[in-house]
Amino acid sequence: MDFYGTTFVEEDGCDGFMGFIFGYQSTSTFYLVLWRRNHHNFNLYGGIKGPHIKLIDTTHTPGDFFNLLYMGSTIKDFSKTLWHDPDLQGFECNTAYRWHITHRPSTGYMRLIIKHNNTVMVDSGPVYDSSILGGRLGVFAFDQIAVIWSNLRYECKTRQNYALKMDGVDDYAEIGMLHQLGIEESFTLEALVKLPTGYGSARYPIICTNGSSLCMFIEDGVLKGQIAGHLAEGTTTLTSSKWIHVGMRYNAQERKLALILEKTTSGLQADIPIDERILLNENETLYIGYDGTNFFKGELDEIRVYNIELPSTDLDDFVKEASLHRLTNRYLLGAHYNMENTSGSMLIDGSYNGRNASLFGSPSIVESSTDFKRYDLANN
Ligand SMILES: [Ca+2]
Ligand SMILES: [Ca+2]
Repeated sequence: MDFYGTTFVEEDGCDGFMGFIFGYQSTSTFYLVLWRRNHHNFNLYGGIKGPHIKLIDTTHTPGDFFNLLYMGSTIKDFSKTLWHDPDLQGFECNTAYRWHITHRPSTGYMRLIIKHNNTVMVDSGPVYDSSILGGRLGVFAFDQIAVIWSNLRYECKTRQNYALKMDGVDDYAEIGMLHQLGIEESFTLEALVKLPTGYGSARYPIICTNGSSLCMFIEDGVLKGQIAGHLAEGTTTLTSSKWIHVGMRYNAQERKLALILEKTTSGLQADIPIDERILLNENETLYIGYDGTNFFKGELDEIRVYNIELPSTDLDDFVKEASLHRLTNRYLLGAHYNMENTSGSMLIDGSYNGRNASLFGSPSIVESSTDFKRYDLANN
């Protein structure tokens, strides 16, 4: 949805907070956009000026966390600051501001733009959070009298989540050489896959190089992972026509190769002799849906390539994130493709690496329901 509103504080004293609420589920679960003009401490936590977007998500009742709404920082178990204007701009009394809040729950995307005299004063850029999948809209004020909200308007928008659909004939994407992704020894690969109805025993490459260095694929109906001649094989037959979370990680120090199925690695490990040092060919090219011979058929989404072995705790945390843009661990990402961001025949990389992938064979970009899958993985 898009939510528009104009604010005006008709008062010469304006040291309080004003703003908007969206995604309102209850008094304990909602998104809050609030703005104050001066720094002010209510108690030990700072109330910092400048607009910010925060998630209020707590099991406590409002009486317990009333003051926490106005603190600029993240408060554990109560609130999470998703974005704070780095310019710390304040607003002026007796002045009109036009607000525009964008929220796309299917991808977790949100953005705040505030204009003054038709000039953009504040622009958060893309901010991602998928904790709340929509809700009611409202206005907000604290410690501020005479706030006038006017010209309030909302527009419902279509879903925005997309996936890459490959034909199994000649479709694939080229990411780049292993060294360009920062992969030297340890690594983690992750993807959401949807196999076509009646898929066979053939090899379905998900993320592979064109040589023997590494490959995560499906064959004989199970997930398999290969690194330099060593193979880890899953035992669970994968269901078609539904999203499945798959991954593969390698810890070079411990020589452990593990497959990941629905966040779990148990029973899917392959131990490699400790005296055998695996050397990846850093000049091999990494592909999505191709291994140099076979092509993937079906849908792929949320492809993530990390240049470390991701610990299980991080895996659990990251799997529920709509984006890794605001996580410090984003630097560990070699590449991230959510399939929403494409340009011509390129998949735009969401990591700092900027490694856009080239598409070949004309794969389709289709509507995706992976946000439901993400919710399922996060909550079940
Ligand atoms: Ca997507
Ligand atoms: Ca094709």
